Amino acid sequence: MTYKLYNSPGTGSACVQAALTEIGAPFELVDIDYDGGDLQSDWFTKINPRQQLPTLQLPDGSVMTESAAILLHLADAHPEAGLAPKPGTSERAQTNRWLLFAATNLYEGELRRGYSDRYSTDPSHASGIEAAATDYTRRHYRLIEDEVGEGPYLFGTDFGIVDVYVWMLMNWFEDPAWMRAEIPKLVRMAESIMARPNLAAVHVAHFGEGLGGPE
Ligand SMILES: N[C@@H](CCC(=O)N[C@@H](CS)C(=O)NCC(=O)O)C(=O)O
Repeated sequence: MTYKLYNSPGTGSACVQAALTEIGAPFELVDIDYDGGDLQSDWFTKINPRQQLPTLQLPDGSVMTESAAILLHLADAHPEAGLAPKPGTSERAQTNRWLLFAATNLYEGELRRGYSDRYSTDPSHASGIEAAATDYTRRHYRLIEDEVGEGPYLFGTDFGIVDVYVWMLMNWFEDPAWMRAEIPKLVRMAESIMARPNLAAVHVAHFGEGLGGPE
């Protein structure tokens, strides 16, 4: 068996497809109709009771969910691809740190922005939740920007799982003007990913042309 990635364009599946593509591991894409009820269907709920993407079936048939955990697993299962430093090293500690930082702050910030109606029982709160989440997300992007050096990737010249994760999240933020002004090093990283021979097509399949929506 090969990997089976349940996929819908522009969702959290993007970072997993990017990692699998860079690894060069064979994988099958299973199209999910995101707004058409596939996530809530009986067949998909049996695979992922949380009814979310990304969902990845491993070659042994077991199922992985949670984007950050999936990326860490793929990096460890395919060390020859060099997508993360060796477990137990200080370099790996920084990979774990920033991947989890992005998962718990940026990804969650995007969910509050995109699904603000889910964060209060009072519909009149939705716009305030979205606005606060945008500020929160910006603050956490700035904190990563302050940490990174000359790049082109977040940890210098070594490309890896934190890069593909932050690239995906930046495409959701949909404010290229703010990103270019406030987080230029992250923009350079994302554009370096978009230019990678293996990933250019993955970028277009998920996000179309350009970074994070129309300029
Ligand atoms: N903590 C999860 C979040 C996954 C998530 O929220 N995925 C979105 C797509 S990007 C989803 O499937 N949402 C459907 C829903 O929550 O109804 C992860 O990191 O994988």
